[in-house]
Amino acid sequence: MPQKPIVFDAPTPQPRASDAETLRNEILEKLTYAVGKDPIVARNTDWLTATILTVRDRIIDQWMESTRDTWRNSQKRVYYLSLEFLIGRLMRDAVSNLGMMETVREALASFNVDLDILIEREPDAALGNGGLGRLAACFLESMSSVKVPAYGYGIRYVNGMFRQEMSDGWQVELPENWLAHGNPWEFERRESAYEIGFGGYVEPIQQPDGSVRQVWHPAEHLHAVAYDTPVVGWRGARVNTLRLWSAQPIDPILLDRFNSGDHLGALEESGKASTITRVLYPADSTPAGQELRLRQEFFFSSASLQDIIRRHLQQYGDLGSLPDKVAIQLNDTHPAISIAEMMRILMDVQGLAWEQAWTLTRKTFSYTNHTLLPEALETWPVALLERLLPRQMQIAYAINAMVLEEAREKGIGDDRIAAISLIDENGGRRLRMGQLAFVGSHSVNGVSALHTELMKQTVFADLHKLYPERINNKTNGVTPRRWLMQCNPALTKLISDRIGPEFRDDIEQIIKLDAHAEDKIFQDQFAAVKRQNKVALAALIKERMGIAVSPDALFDIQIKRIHEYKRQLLNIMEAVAQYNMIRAHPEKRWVPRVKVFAGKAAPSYWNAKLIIKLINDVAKVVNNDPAVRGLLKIVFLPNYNVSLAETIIPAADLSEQISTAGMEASGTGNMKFALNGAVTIGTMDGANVEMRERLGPENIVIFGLTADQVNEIRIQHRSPREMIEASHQLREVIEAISSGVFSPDDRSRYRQLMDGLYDHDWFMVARDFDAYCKAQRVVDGYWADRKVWNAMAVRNTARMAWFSSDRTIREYADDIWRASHT
Ligand code: B1N
Repeated sequence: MPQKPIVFDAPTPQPRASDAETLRNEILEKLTYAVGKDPIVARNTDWLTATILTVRDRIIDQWMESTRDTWRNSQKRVYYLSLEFLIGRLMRDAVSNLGMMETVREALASFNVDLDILIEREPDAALGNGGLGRLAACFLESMSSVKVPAYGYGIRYVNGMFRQEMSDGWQVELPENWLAHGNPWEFERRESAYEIGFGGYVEPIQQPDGSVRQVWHPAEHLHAVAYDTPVVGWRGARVNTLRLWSAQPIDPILLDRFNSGDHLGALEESGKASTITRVLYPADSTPAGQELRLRQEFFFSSASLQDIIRRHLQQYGDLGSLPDKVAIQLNDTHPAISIAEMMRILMDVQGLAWEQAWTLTRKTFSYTNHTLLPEALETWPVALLERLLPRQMQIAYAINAMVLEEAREKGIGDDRIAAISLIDENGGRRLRMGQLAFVGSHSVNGVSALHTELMKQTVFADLHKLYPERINNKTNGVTPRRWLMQCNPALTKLISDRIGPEFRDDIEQIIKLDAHAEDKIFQDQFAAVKRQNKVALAALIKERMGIAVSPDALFDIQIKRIHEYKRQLLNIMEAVAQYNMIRAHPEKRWVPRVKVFAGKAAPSYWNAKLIIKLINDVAKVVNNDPAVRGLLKIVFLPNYNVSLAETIIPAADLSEQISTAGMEASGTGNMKFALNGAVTIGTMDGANVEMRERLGPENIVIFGLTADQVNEIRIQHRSPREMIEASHQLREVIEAISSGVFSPDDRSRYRQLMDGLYDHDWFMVARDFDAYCKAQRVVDGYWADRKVWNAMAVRNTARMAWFSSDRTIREYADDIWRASHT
């Protein structure tokens, strides 16, 4: 029986009108009565808050409707568990998806307030590192747009991604307080607070029927408090909920300690609790193996599961229907401890037997893998788990025993058993979170065709043999609302004028542009829009960096986390080669280029930080050398984030997607650039492979070793020395950087970095160098014939529809979640 019957005919307020006049009155009301400011003295941040509150009321109407719908129709709910949601700004997204852009603009204009300026005032919610977190944000928007009833669950970090500043070309990290002016989008739900435990011991208790129930007695307790943010779909199709958890002490102040004079000690517990949700770990693709990270993972997993089960029981009253009504997607292994926690809740709290609990768990969970980098695969020391989560560790052992027995029954030999085991016995016993997520899920997916294939061949080869049906592919996508319609209004209008507005609702319609790719007039209009976006980026570069760049140059852009496998080093080395050539042959007709870099390095990742410094060092020399005559400019834009991406991507001519083949699981920046009419130079890696298929090989520039070749070379331990010595161009570049041409203040700064290319060249920078340079000259050739270039650019935009996250989400809904959608 439902615990509390839900009454659907409860009253609701009159839905709000959205004409400019009504909006004007309401903004003024919010400013006065909610913000408490007289319009005479109101600042832009006050106007922003008032506007958000006004827009929010319209969202709430839809939000309640969506939620009631799900209850009324007993729809299945999808829960997306992710330690990261990189949402960026919400205002433009919400206003645009509600179709209120022009009316809100008009309403604000009547107060002499500029909507575009307000939009720029909103802080960027950076609760994620990079691709994985941004994917979660695109998925949330798409789930609302295609009407999947869904919740995102994560952590409300007080400090999200750090702010990056430059000091003499080096990265410096500063805390970013996105909540400084409050957050008008969120609702604190004090009533949705759950107790989360850590430590303590497990007590077996004999039940009247003779069975034994395990009871966990944690030593520490704290509260998880929910903060809800509405997520608006396109045209308000649905409004789903992003529920972020904040850790709070159960006793904010220990009064007896305070009264006895220990004032600091009285607050100790309070400080300890809130530490858990204080900061985002700023590491992309490399796990931080610290206890606090494990606490974060368990904290938000446990809170989310308690909430999911409470909601399910409230509506359905029994747990047998859980897999029919609930789908839980694990975004990488960060929430993988959920598998053990779900088993604990089902058995120890709800009283189910092991078999039933296991069946329900496996049918409910599915897991997405986002990386194969061996150093990125999460494992936790068994000793740490036994201390922090003793019951969950017991359960993990029991799951392991069951899986290993099944493997033996299926005739898997002892030599392969170690590979399947959840426990890594090599040097200190550790729990492998990937194996735990795999065995506890009915679906395990990769994020591009190549990545999924490699999952089967490498990390999960043995589990794949044991469960051959489980691994499947779901190629990533990006939302065309934010990454075309909002960030590139000029291009959106041009497309609409040419093929009609239908592509806004059905992105597949954008293929109609293909027929216009050779049309000279359309090409010129397309190029004019691109130029306009480049002028805007040039202005930003001038303002922030004081560097003048020409909007008529080829804008060659690499923006993403700084990582050796992404090979910003290869890019900057090619720039040095180009610099040498321009100086050696001033008489030749060089294509003017602006090379833009942006991205953050993990604070403890020395080589990545050194590569940032190298880019800045090379930029200083090249940009100031009169012999270059402005033909090559190099810019490193600090503090890359979602908002900066929204300005840079529409202005790109060339998109750099040059990771070592086999190492970038998918990439999603690659998709955003192509959608905005940039040509890609890239390797056969991640989703580039599928982009090549769908764009046609003539509309993308592919170079370099394949994943198989990279693998071969690594196995054979072949030295790159011979190769380097055979390439005059490469040798010159390495020698210049190594000898301090770009670092006269510290000539040996890059010696080790360059020596690494001779020693092992793990990332194949030296080995791919010549192929990359050649590919760049192919790019020059296309650019020189502007008709050829423009046709490619148009075809890129026309053929990218498949990479919409709407398509990805529909595939998840059909194949994995069995959830309804449009
Ligand atoms: O996930 C993206 C992919 O497009 C990228 O290719 C992939 O590199 C990225 C530990 C990660 N994989 N793993 C992470 C992030 C944070 C962390 O603490 C690992 N990020 C990716 C979306 O599929």
